[in-house]
Amino acid sequence: MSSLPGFSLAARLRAGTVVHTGWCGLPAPLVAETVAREGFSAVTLDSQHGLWDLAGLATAIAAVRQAGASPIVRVPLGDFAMVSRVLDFGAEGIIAPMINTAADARAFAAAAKFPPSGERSWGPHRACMLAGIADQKNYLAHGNDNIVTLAMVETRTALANIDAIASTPGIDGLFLGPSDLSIALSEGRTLDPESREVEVELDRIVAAAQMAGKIPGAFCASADRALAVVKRGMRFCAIGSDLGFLRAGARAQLDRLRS
Ligand code: 3PY
Ligand code: MG
Repeated sequence: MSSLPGFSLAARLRAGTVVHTGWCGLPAPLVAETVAREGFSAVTLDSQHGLWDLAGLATAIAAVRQAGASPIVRVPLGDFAMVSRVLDFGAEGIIAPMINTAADARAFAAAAKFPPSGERSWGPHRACMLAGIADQKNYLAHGNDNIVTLAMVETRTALANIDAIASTPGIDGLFLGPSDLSIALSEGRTLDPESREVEVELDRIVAAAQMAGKIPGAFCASADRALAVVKRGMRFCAIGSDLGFLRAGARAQLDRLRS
């Protein structure tokens, strides 16, 4: 795999390096940049449940890059048009929620990868500008290998189709959404991202990704959880979120004042 100037996420993951990404839903590029400047080597901008608009995403992608980190975007549910838009803005990775079938996986890959593995439309002008790629033919030649597609596994249907999803060409990894999966596995009775049922499926997701030669990843509520799941084979851990970091910081100061 040849690397592309300004793109490091895919190479790091393929080398087996564990990547921790910050997770930002607050629609403020400065917040995402701050998370990167504190040392996260990747920052995910969540436009499924976060408050981002398109202009904010474009600015935040540039801000995260400027801080030396890899920008990743979680797109809204089923919004494959957004996949190629944010790649054009300079994202290095895409997380797509609720990829339940091989057909979902193929639609996701098609939007993210140029032929032959997909049918992404050409237009990465901002991405090339930000990465300092003077000859855009380089982006065409090496873009597919340097863009990371992570299919979220968060339903029973996705679990039933896990091997077909993992082996879909153009899908680079599986990403566990433990909150939704816990709701699905309990038939809507509980929200428990570390439930016994989720823990069993976590190991199956790691095994399916490994078997297909893909990257296993998971959303983690804390660094402790990330440390624990890496021991079980996860290689890409989201740690979040910006709102959680802000609330924890404020609460800690107030607790101190009240003690
Ligand atoms: C989930 O846990 O369902 C997620 O989507 C993580 O953000
Ligand atoms: Mg989810």
